[in-house]
Formats: sequence, structure tokens, C-alpha cells
Amino acid sequence: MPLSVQTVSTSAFSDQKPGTSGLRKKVKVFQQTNYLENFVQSTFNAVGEATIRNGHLVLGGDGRFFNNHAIEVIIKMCAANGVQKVTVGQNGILSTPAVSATIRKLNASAGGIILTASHNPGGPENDFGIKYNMTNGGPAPERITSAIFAESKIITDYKICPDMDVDVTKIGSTIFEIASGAKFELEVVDSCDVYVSLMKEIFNFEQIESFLKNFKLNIDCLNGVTGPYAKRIFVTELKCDVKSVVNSEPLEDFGGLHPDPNLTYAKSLLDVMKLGQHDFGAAFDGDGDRNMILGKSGFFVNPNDSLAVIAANQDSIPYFKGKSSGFARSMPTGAAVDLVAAKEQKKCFEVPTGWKFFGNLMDAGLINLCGEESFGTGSDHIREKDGIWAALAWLQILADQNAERQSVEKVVRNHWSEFGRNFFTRYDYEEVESAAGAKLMSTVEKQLATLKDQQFEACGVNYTVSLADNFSYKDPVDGSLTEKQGLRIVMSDGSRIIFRLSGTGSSGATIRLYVDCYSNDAALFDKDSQVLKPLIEIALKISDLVAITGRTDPSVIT
Ligand code: G16
Repeated sequence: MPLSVQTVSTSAFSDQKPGTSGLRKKVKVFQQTNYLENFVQSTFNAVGEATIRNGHLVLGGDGRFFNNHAIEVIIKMCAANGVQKVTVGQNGILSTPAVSATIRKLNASAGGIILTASHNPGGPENDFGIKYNMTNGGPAPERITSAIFAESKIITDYKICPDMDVDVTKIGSTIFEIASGAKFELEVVDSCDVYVSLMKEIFNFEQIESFLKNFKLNIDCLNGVTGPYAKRIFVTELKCDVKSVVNSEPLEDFGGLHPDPNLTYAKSLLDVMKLGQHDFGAAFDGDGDRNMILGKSGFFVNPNDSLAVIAANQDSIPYFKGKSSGFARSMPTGAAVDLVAAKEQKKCFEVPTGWKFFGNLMDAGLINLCGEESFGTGSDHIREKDGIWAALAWLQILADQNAERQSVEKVVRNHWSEFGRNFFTRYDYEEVESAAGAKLMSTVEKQLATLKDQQFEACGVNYTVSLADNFSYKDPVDGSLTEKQGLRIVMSDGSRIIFRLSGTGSSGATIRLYVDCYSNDAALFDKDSQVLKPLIEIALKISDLVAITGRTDPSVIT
């Protein structure tokens, strides 16, 4: 019997404004009647019937709590809204990079929907998230997310096929007849196939496999979505010991872990690496797009350096051979990659925080490699950052180096010797009262006009401000202007202090303070805290952060 389409009356919610990468809220917020349905229908309305009706959409998530329910609802809403075909990962599982890869591989004409709150914790008391990706495989740009928000404020009803029997456990296709006379296809695919094939096209797996015979890995999936992908790639394909991949079962609550690959939340990996028994460590976040790289004995590779090292060694990676496009980084990201670009006479773009800003540059062929300080690295093989790709890029570079450079630390130190070191730190003050977050930003913003030429002294070091502004970006491809993307205080020697409010939290405000500076004095290369301390002191003084937030210490230091 054909499935009936029901139009359900609903009332608008006022809080469905997508953040840096989609809508992220506590699960309890998403569990309100019609909350998810409203956002999905608003997305369809904003993207437009011309794209959605008769379109092909890719759907998947990181398996966190509420994923299964959301997958079922979205499939029923796709059928009711005239989508012709949905391709979904088995059991609703697809990493963020895998969704992007699948949209591109299948030319999915209606784009995709990703269910994740990324690195935020999962479970009934924690976070869920949803975002729309475009037909190029990348996160929706501002014009679409603004349109979704506008639709969410005026929505009056949504469409759903309530009687549809949705089963995403078995691989294969099912055709449903809809009462309108249309047909709807639900295709369930293996979660890993498309992504793993793509990695095998990009990298020389034989070379990596041979190198790994004498190189011990510790890949920590933090119980996020990357487990199945990591096992397929590192154990099945590259023949590493099964123990090389840990926390590899995607769990609804990430086993209580905070799936954020940094030195605070992936501390267990750091501790194991410090024992010196592994040559290479990597951790990924809940949805698999972030990465942290560690060398033997816990040598930490800052994401800014990671990007620069991959940029400087692109020739080691088969995918990049013969390609000469430029690089890009987000504004708060340390400028190490800029130095590589300068040496190679390539362009280096500085965009606001958010992977969505790289998409146009990639589509226009202007860049093929980019990254962010927030543990994101990627290339134009897809339109999302890609955690496992970053680990493979490092392994390929190591495999391609001569014997004496076969260590993560040596590769990084050689890079510093050649280019100098960009020192970087980020202080996160998480879950600050929203009002305090706003006050801190206005305190700094009010001073921007008068900071230029002011002198500051801390720890015996003098700085003069050469630029102070609220970063804005004009997209060189479509000319769109994005304003108010972070408060920048730039010193005459190029050192920077940046304040931003995070756009990925689900409650309160997270203040991010970024500090970076540069030196080519090798005697300073291991003195990070000494080099960065004066700038941090100046930042705290200008912002009056301790008094405004009541926080004497950040929650996370990178
Ligand atoms: C998202 C975006 C990234 C951005 C990051 C941090 O990452 O995709 O481009 O750098 O948020 O954003 P914020 O500083 O606003 O919290 P993810 O991994 O959370 O999707």
C-alpha cells in the first residue's frame, strides 16, 4: 500500500540558529516535540524544492545517542518531501569525511545531512547536532545557514510519511511507493567502502604498509565513529597489529569519553605515548574530522605545524603530485603554512573559522590543502576536514623520508630548522555565563580603535600594537562579505592576540584566546611557555578576563 504523506502543524522555535558547523544543542533540547522535524523541514525549505524534490541525499551520523531516532525521522521526512533517493550508512553510521566523500562520489544532487555534535560529549545528558552539506560535499555556507534560521522562525508545518517501515541495518535498496504516485528509494550502504577506496586512491598504501612493519602505531578513536574506518584501514589494509587501534567501537555516549582530540581530552593517548613504546599516535573526534598527531614519547605536533609540514612535503603524497594550487588557514591558525607558501611561491588564504569557508577556494581550484588550529587538516579530496586522512598523510610523509628522518619529532624539528617556529597556544574558557562572554568581547572591542601604536610590556618584553580590528573576510570567489569573525590585536613583530567566542558549544559561552608569535632562533624552539607568556599576560590585561569571568585558569590549553 502506498505510504501516506502527513502534513503536521508545528510552532516555530526561536533558537535554531546554526553555529560554526550546524545546529548543536543538548539532546534534551532535540527531544522536544517537533524540534528535530522543524529544523529538517526548515533546511528543506531553505535549500529549496528545486534541489530537494526528485533529489538524491546522503545521510549518516557519528552514532551518538539520538542518532538512530533522527535517522528514521529524516528518512520519513525525505520521502514526504519528494526526495527520490536517500543513501544512508549502515546502522546510520557515516563519519563526516565519509558523508562528504559519498556526496561527491555519488553526485548526490540534494547534498547530505550529517548528524553529529562533533567533539562535544554524547549521551542522553549531552549533545546532539545536525548540519546540511551542499552538493560539493561541504558544509552549507552562511547564505544557506542564514536562510535555514529564517525559515525556522516562520515554520508552520512539516511533512512526514509516518507509516514508513525504516530499516537501516541491512545493506541494499528498498523502493517505497508514496501516495502522491512518486517512488522513494532507500539505499543502505557499507559505512566504510567509499571512504576507504578514496584513501587508497590518494595514498600509496603499499609504501605505507612496508614502512609500518617497523613502526608501531597507537590510533585512538575515542569511541567515536572512526573505529570501523580505522580498523579497515590500519588493520585490514595496512596489516598493522589489531592492538594498534583502540577505543574503536562507536558508542552512543563515547564510553563517557570527551571525543575531542587534544592534550586535555585525549590524555590517555598522550600517557600511553609517553611510555615510548609506540612511534606514532593519533586521535580523532566523535565524527572523525579532527585529528591530533603525536610522535614517540608523546611529542605533540601542533595542528599549525602539522598543516605546514604536510604542505612542505606534499610531493610525498601521490594525490598531490603535479598539483600546484595554494594553501589556506583560518585566521586564528598560526602562520606556519604561510612560510611554506612563500617559499613555494604559492598563494595562502586567510579565512574565518569554519571549514565552510574553504569550500569556494577548493571548488575554484585556488587551494588544495588547508587547516585550522582546532585540530582540523584536509585537502580538496573532499570538502570537510579529515582526521584519518591527516594520519595517513603523516605516515606517507614518514614512509617517503630517508631512514634518518623516520620520526615525527625529527620531521617537525627539521621543519623548524628550515622555516623557523611559529609558537601558538589557545586558552579555552568553557561554559562561561553568556553575559560574561559578551562583556569580555565588548571590553576588548571598545578598545580596538585606540589600541594602534600603544605599547605594552610584560616579562621584560616590549610590544607595539600595529593593527587592532574585528576580522572580516571577503570571499574572493563569490564576493560575499563575512564580518565580526574575531578580535585581532597584531603587534609590530607579527605576534598576535585573538579573542573569539566559539560557535560550536551547546550552552553558555566558550571564550577562545589565541596567541601566536614567530622566532627563527633555535635556542628558543623548546621554550614555548617562555616565548608566549608575555603575550598571554598582555591579553589578560587588555581583556580583564579574570575579573569578568571569574576564571583564573582556562578549561583547556592547547
Ligand atoms: C567546527 C568547524 C571548524 C571550526 C571548529 C571550531 O569543527 O568545522 O571549521 O574550526 O568548529 O569552531 P569554534 O571555535 O567556533 O568552536 P567541528 O569539528 O566542531 O565540526
